[in-house]
Amino acid sequence: MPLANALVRPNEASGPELTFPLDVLRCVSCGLVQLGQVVRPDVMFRSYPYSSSASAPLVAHFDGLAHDIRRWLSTPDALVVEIGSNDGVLLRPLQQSGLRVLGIEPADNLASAAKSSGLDTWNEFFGTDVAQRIVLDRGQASAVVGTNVLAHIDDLRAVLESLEILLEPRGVFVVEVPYLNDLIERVEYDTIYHEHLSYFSLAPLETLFGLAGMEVVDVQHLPVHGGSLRVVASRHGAHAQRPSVEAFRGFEQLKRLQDARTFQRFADDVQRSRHELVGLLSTSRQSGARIAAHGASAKGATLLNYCGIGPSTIEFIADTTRFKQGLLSPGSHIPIVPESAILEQRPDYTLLLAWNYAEDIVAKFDSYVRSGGRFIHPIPFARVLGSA
Ligand code: JHZ
Repeated sequence: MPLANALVRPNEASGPELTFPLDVLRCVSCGLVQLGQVVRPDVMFRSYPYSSSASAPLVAHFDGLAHDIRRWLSTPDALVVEIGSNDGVLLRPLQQSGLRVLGIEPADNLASAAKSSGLDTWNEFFGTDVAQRIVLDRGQASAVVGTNVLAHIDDLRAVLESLEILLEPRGVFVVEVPYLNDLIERVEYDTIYHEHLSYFSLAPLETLFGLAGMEVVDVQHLPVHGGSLRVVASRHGAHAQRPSVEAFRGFEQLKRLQDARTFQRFADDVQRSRHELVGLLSTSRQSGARIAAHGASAKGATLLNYCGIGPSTIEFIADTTRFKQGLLSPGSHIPIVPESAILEQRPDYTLLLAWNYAEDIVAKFDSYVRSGGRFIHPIPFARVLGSA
């Protein structure tokens, strides 16, 4: 599989493309699901086209998270450090509410976008050395936040060591991770790609934090990214554990996330999902329909490459992100164009590669749907939206 965000320049399309195995393994001892092969982070994250602010629903999500973080802080001007702060989509509302903020962001393009909009951002990978420098420069943090970043880091013990340095005694670590149970139940196989090294559920997270004398004190289930967990952890005894933690432990027992058969069923579902999507698209093409896609998402790269869908099926992928437009999708080499192409070209069908925002996107393209355009939702099994 190619790397999910390694978009290809049109003039380099005939050249070689980096590909890596994409095998998913499960630890029979702690239940952590993880990739078998780790791609060097600088290859994936030094220049990164995914800009969180390009998705309007995410901006609203991060406003909500900023509000939630505030409730864990005891001073109005506390220091909040965000790991993998992207273009500053969370730093912005935190800063606007009076908090002191610092973002750590390895992607040069994103860090400079955040800095130029007035958000203090260090352009580097997070680690113990960075944690030490932050403490020297700003003092310890009341909250460290990482949304969709823990799953991207190979050395989780180094994260724990960094937290030990950076967090003040009553400080909280707030993380959001895609939730393994949703991945399995909704057959979200496309969220498996090299950036996502771990596929978390609560149990292995509790094991992980326990290694560093920390504990999970709150857990919430959120719809974002196809279903995520927002987990709050702190030093043991620093905060009372909320009843949500015990409730989630029971939920995961019921879901049999430790049972190999759960994963065998998932593997069968993934193959069926591919079969049904490929069938729907090829029948539509044979009947002369024109098909495009919406959302040059990372998961779209897994979906297109695993299903073997290319430019002979999909004419273009429409996306709002300026870093992505003008490039080709990894492996499948479908041109990425501005969103306006959907209304200009009016394909008969538009495949939703960012199906996690299906409702918002369908509402945004109301006039396309009213004039007969149809969206295809690929997950868990392909279906045409709005048709009987
Ligand atoms: P979206 C990202 O995955 C990458 P992706 C990352 N590795 C990660 O961990 C996960 O998130 C959780 C576009 N769009 O958010 C913007 C429109 O064009 O589903 C994005 O390119 N118009 C950090 O890439 C893409 O779709 C719209 O109206 O799978 C969505 O990507 C909207 C709503 C989105 O994440």
